[in-house]
Amino acid sequence: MTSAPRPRSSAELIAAEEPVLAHNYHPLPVVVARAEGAWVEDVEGRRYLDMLAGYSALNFGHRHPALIEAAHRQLDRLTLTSRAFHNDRLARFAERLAALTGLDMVLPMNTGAEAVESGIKVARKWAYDVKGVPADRATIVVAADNFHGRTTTIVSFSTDETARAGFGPFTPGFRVVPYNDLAALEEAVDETTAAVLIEPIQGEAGVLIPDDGYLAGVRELTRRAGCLFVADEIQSGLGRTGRTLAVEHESVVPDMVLLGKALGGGIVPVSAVVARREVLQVLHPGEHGSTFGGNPLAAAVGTAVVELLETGEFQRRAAELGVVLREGLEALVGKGVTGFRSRGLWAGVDVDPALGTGREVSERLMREGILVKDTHGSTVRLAPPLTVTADELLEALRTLEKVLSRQA
Ligand code: IF1
Repeated sequence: MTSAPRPRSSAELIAAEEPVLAHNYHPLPVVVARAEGAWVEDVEGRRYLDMLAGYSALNFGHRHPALIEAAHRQLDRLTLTSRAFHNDRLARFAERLAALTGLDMVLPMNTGAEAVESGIKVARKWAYDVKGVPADRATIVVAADNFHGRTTTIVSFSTDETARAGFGPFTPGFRVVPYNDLAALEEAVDETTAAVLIEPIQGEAGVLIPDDGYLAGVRELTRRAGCLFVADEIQSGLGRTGRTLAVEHESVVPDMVLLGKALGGGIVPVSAVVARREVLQVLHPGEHGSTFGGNPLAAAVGTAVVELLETGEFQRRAAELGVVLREGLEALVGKGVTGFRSRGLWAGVDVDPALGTGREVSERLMREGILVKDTHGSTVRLAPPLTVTADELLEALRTLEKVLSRQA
């Protein structure tokens, strides 16, 4: 009777990945084995406070009971039909998601990049069928330092060489303007413009928050120019900034909103294009699709996520605890923090390069039980689950101060 193999240690598991897993990431040397709420536990049982939350895919914490229950219930009924048939979960998901965003129609997809790609296709088709732009002439205006995903078309309009190099040839039809610059945007929009596609806050660029009035300016400019305002809320949306959508900070309603990440509750990939009827009704049977888009398991979990957001509890927590985060970071300016940007429970923290790179600071925080992810250079991104407590947040801030008080 052969005994069960001894479980491999973190170090053994990390080594085992090397020959067999593509090296498209450079993860921190931690191997997570279980998690609950804002805490994860590695193979050896060490606990860490998760201040990344899956890049905002875990807004409701790890394994939120209501979401896990919804998933278990659906797993015992039906998981996939394809859209060749209807399923009994999709109408409710679409109704509740449209109502939550204040828009009319939903195109259910799976990953964020798929929502972005679908949004690009729909905006172009709207330009041809409704606006009357000549075939194959539609342009879409995007912002420099954008991050909208990793597909070939999306990296075609990236300004990050690391994301583009070696993946050409690229998709034409995109114009890049500086972020937070309405004059440059006005200059780039013309009669061929289908849409302006921007993140209401630029996440990967380091949580860059535009000037007050920028989003309202984009809304007015696109309305006047007769093109679509497409807001990529895949990272900024679903409670992260203290509102359901980040555009609400300026009372702006885009023509199309792209959602993903937390829409799947940290359980299954769920994304969606949500838009005005005039926009999404340009799609007719056979013109777009996805094997898993709108599957009953995704719809059941997505509906449970929308129901959590309908309470307003998570938006309130992000707004209230966002004050704790902001005040905590303000106290660290001059103590290793050279600057920061924050809105709700989302912050980009610039660390004094003399103290180390973002990666080095992330590794020191990991050794102290806090998980974060560096972004460019010496900026560290903080995005805890919206279920984090004030005490947990204060513990993370105290640890950041401790780590920064020691020389590199
Ligand atoms: C990675 C960060 C990166 C996004 C916005 C679309 C997508 C994303 C605003 C695509 C995805 C993820 C991708 C992941 C790390 C993370 C990320 F900004 F969140 F930190 F890369 F920039 N729009 N962001 O932020 O969604 O297809 O991934 O579901 O690629 O390493 P996806």
